Amino acid sequence: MEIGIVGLPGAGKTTIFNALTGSEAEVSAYSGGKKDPNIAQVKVPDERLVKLSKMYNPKKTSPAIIQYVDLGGSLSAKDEKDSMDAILRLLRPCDALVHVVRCFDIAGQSPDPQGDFENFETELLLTDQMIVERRLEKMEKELKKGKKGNPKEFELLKKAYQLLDSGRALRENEEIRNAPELKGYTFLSAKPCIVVLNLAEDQESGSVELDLPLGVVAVSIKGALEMELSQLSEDEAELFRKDMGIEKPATHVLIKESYSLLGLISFFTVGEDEVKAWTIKRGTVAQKAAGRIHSDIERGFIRAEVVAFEDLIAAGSYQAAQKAGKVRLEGKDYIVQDGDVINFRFNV
Ligand SMILES: Nc1nc2c(ncn2[C@@H]2O[C@H](COP(=O)(O)OP(=O)(O)OP(=O)(O)O)[C@@H](O)[C@H]2O)c(=O)[nH]1
Ligand SMILES: [Mg+2]
Repeated sequence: MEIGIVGLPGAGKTTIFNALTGSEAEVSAYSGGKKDPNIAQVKVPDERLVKLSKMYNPKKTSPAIIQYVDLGGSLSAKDEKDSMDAILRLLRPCDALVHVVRCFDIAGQSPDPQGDFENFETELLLTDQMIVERRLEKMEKELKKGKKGNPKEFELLKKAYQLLDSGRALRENEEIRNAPELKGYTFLSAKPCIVVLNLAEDQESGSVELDLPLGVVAVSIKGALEMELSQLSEDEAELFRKDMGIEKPATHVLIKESYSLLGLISFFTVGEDEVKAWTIKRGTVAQKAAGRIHSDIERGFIRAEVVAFEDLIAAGSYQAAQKAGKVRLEGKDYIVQDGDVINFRFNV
């Protein structure tokens, strides 16, 4: 799973990237950014994993992972004639976008978060619209020549065009968002999006509110501050946070939001060797979930022994949960729930 960090030049993309990932990528002084993307993997914070780890005391505890990509200033390279291709190439593999919006003063320039958000959002829409337009023209020509093409795709593209033309993102329309016929286009405005309101240290969290399109959520982060904290040891950072009355890192909220934005949930496997969080899409059935661990377990799937995280913790131990009748046997079509602790029975 990969999340692209995007936004206007100097919005604080690299700062947020560093804060999220604990990296030390070069932060530019409003220069339009460097070209190479920064990439890092992040552990998804999960208190449930901590509790399970206390219960089992395993040799290893493995959290879920997501990857963040800081796309640098490439998106601002409007003058470059190949800028659109560059944008697409970099954003194409991303499953979702984190859109950083500047809320702090820089070099005496006061911020315009609403305007900045809309500017960048418009760039996404125009990029998509151009692709749709080109494709529709081509399909129409072929239609005239008597080639039928894919009528469903044609109809969906027309719908997409109308939506974009009215200034709305493709992510707003469920049918378009999920249509297999449109998957190959990797439309930018169809990707789920979180807005990061990048605040200065002295701005109250919640002091900036934007009027956002349907389905776009905002998270406030004091980017520069969180970046500094992310580069301290955990103990030091904790002390600082206590001093400042911050309960937990704002970055944790963002990481969790991005996880759920992608429609992802975690199930757990437990044991003395390892306690591990596994990432699946919401709605995944047990046999498929088993395949995340190993294809053999999917193929030889017999049953899943399932206990909900809360039930396991309430019972105090696996045995106690079993005695209390909280451990269920589920078949291959059982839809795995967030927080399920699963022991797969299989036969190879
Ligand atoms: N006061 C304040 N300054 C910040 C904050 N975040 C970033 N800056 C400053 O803004 C400038 C740009 O930050 P970057 O993180 O490099 O922004 P960017 O979006 O990656 O910029 P480009 O890659 O050039 O597009 C730097 O001088 C940062 O120190 C913040 O939360 N508060
Ligand atoms: Mg940058």
